[in-house]
Amino acid sequence: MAGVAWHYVLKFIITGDAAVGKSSLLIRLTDQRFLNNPDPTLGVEFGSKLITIPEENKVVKLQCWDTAGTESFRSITRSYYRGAAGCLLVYDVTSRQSFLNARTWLADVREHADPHLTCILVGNKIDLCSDDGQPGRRPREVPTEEGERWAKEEGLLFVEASAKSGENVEAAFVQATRDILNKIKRGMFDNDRSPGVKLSQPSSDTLNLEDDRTRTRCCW
Ligand SMILES: Nc1nc2c(ncn2[C@@H]2O[C@H](COP(=O)(O)OP(=O)(O)O)[C@@H](O)[C@H]2O)c(=O)[nH]1
Ligand SMILES: [Mg+2]
Repeated sequence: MAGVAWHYVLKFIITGDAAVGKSSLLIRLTDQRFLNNPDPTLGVEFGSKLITIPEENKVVKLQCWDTAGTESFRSITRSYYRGAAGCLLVYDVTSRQSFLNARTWLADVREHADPHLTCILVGNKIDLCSDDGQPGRRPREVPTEEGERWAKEEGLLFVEASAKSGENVEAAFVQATRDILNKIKRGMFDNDRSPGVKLSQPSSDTLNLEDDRTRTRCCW
């Protein structure tokens, strides 16, 4: 892979109710850290990271848009659904309401995004309901099987994760990326029709995974 900085740039959106951990998942992916009290997202935030898919011998640059989960920002964030190749639809496993509301978020995505978009349902905050006797535990309100079942019914990928511990965070993006690469192989995305998928610009840059992490706040 020498001489290629990345083979694909994929646009991802992260959506779901406020406070389910969307921004925390992005910070975990790009910065490998966790904030107990992050600033609430206003509008949209952006983060990018290079990941490798070894079996495909491909380097993929993920460009992730972190949308605000509040109703008042919906009209702003809708335009960001357009052109996305992947979507993380996030709920909190300790909040049944956030799981029920995922239906509305999915309807929004389906209305505004590319029909070929790969969507992965992410049940976040699994650290809160582990059995380790630590303080601050909360009961799980959405069993794994229920999340899995609904994801299957809707044709979504599924994973449970924790932005706090980092469990399955990169794996969620990798799983979705694999699916998108398969779709690219089958010709479902192309450069012209799908602004969320860009093909490689061969370059002489040395491949450097560490230097390509950025987070940007977009202000309105
Ligand atoms: N225990 C735990 N708390 C989390 C996790 N992810 C996010 N949080 C907390 O949940 C709150 C909302 O997170 P945030 O990322 O701002 O949610 P957003 O509104 O969906 O972007 C914050 O207090 C986070 O620290 C997680 O995986 N585990
Ligand atoms: Mg946020």
